[in-house]
Amino acid sequence: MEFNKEEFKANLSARLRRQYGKDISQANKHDLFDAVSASALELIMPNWMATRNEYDKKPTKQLYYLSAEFLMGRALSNNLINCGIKESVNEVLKEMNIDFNMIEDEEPDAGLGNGGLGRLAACFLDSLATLDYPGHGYGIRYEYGMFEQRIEDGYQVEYPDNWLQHRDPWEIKRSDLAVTVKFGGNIAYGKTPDGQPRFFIENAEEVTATPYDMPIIGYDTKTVNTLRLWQASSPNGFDLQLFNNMDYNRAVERQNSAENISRVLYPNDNGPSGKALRLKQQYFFSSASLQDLVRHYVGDHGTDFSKFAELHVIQLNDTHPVVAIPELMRILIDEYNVSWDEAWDVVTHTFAYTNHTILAEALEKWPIEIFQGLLPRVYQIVEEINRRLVIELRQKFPNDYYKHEHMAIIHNNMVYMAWMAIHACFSVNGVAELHTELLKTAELKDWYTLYPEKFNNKTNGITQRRWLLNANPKLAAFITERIGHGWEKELSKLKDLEKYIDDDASINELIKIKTENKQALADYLKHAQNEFLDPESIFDVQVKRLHEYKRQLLNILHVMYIYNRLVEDPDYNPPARTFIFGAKAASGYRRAKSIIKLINTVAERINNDRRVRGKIRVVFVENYRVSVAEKIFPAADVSEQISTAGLEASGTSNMKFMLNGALTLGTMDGANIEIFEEAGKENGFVFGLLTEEIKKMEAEHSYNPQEYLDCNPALAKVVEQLVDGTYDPTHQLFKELHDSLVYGVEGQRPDVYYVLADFDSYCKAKEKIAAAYGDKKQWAKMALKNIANAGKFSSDRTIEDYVRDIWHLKKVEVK
Ligand code: 26Q
Repeated sequence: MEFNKEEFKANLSARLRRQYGKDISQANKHDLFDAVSASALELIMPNWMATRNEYDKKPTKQLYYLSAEFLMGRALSNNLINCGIKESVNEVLKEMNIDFNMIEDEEPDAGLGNGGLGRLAACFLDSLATLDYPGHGYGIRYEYGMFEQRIEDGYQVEYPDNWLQHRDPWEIKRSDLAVTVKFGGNIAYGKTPDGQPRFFIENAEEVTATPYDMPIIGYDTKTVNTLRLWQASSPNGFDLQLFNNMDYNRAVERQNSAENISRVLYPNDNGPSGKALRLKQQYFFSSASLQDLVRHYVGDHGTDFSKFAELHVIQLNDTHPVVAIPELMRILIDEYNVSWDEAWDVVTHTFAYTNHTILAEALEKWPIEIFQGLLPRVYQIVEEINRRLVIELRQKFPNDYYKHEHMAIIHNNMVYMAWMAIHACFSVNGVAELHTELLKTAELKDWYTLYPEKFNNKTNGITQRRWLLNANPKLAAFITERIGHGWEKELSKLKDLEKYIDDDASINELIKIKTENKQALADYLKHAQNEFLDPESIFDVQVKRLHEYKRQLLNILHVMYIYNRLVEDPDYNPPARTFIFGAKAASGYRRAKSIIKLINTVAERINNDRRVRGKIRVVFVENYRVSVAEKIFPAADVSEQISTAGLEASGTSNMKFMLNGALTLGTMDGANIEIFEEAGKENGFVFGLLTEEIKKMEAEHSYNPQEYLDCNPALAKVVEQLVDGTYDPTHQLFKELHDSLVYGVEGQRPDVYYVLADFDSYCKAKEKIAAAYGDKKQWAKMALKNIANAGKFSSDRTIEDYVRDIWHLKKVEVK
């Protein structure tokens, strides 16, 4: 990209003057962040417009990624890097005596997602633009993203994430493209002006959806795609009559009700809310996005929809946007007079579905009452889709009445969103090899029997631009010095690093970089939460959402065990270790919250015990989010990927750790399996029961956690310490955790996630780690092996897989 220093400076000054009435010497950090971002956007703008023109000029197939979440994080540094002007901007700022890092920290994270699924969407957008594919995101412009987490007295407390309190310099409001989305009302049957029979909705609540566009800037290319996020508002504003009568609350009721739709991201991952507002959110952005697409299509092609599926592919990110399926039917049938069969043909050639979880409780289903009340006409269409599905089921599985009932989209008074997706989509994919296998053979077995051709795997990936080039500039430079540029767009080139495995200078340099990154994280945590970290210690890290299946509990029980050992056995002298945790718990997930309290309680005790000072430390990183993740991965030695085998669909932090030279301590689960395969099991630490072993115990009801307590006194001791007063004088705080492991509570089996069964194997793997870390050079070689073999885990590879098997896009070069 062309960059002219003087022009940029002038632009910056002009913005400060116009927006804030200040000159540079008066501007504060925030003003500068805003003005630098706006000036950069101005430079990007011509490419953004050129990209749109290119796509409009000769109609090519475009991908639309519908997702309730886009966990974008910060934009400034990433955008400057992607358009190749970061260094120049840095120089300009230096000349003006402004520190880039200071203004970078002024940008709030765009935290419009919970975790893996939302961040995956963000990585995909980066890869699509970088690879010159016409692919865009559609989602919701939440006023409040993922809550801010503070730890108070060891407990998680949630605060609203008011990320838009200052304006967002990266978005452009497109009021000209607003559409209307209707809720509720009643179905009426009538005729169009030209006499055609037609369904109408009367007395509906009308909500205006206004799009805000964000540029998605490809790396080292002119392509700039679009993330379009919808904001909800009332078309009627507030009620002036009521206001004049001094009925102020009712005067704004309608307005609030509409605005609530895009108010806040639901902070549950892997567990639906069942709340009507959530379905409203889903329909709101799905309908708005489809209206946007159809309007554009009709503008170009008129109302002959036979080319629609050739020009559009819509990827549904989990079941959250699946209501788009009947909504497209409704739009085509009710608004454009298309016949059912033609509409169904369009729909079944346009939509593809990605499944991100096998937890049964996460499969979305809506009570008919809620669905029908909110979307009466869409529900009618779902009924018709279901009626036809059941006919098909009767033909394909004669006499299998169980299937006829349980595979129906509507049964048990519920609408099953995943069933609708699998039935209507031409592709159904899982997100790692094991996950897809489990879908085919277990969770979705019946559907795989019905539609084997639809099922395929797309192992997740991450963008190396954000997670290496941007987050770890020192390692990026190390790599480029050795193998040159190219890996930024072709990550498999990292393989060339293997040449340096036996190069002493390189290994020493790698150790030095890791230590510096550990120091940087230590500095950050000192400043952010007054924690002291020793960069010479092993940084053993588990950062991800808090969920029982991810087994943070296993990790902290091991810490408690090591603490006991250090206190009891003066001859036990392992290398110093820092156990780092970062995790948000869904607000209503009580047991997850007790695990956070437990981690903080154990941390407090251990960190204040002189007997173990310098040997172990426990740190809970508050408010874990993308911008903090960018500091953590480069500093990690050990990557904790310890989910119960068969339950983590893929995981993506495992890939970020690997790329940054951490060694994986993991179960044979999700993408860990593929990581061990690429890096070699000898360059990581595998432990724990296998999926088959767990499935077998589950089938035979043969798991008895008591046996593990009986034969492992050290384990029995830490489990007892949850309730014996060691950590909590009231004996109550961790009683539920204790009982859930030992007895089972609320009708659950004891230790549903096999924590006790895997404990011993986990401890042994940790011993191996402690021993291996003694040989720093050998450790660094293993790290380099991991980095060199991380190529497969680029989201560029994932996107090429989607393009080849599902999307069939062509690259469009922007001139
Ligand atoms: C659904 C309904 C109502 C409210 C919330 C939800 C909801 C929200 C988010 C349900 C699930 C999620 C997020 C799921 C998720 O992040 N899954 C993860 O996806 C990653 C990307 O594929 C995988 O790597 C992880 O293994 C998987 O857990």
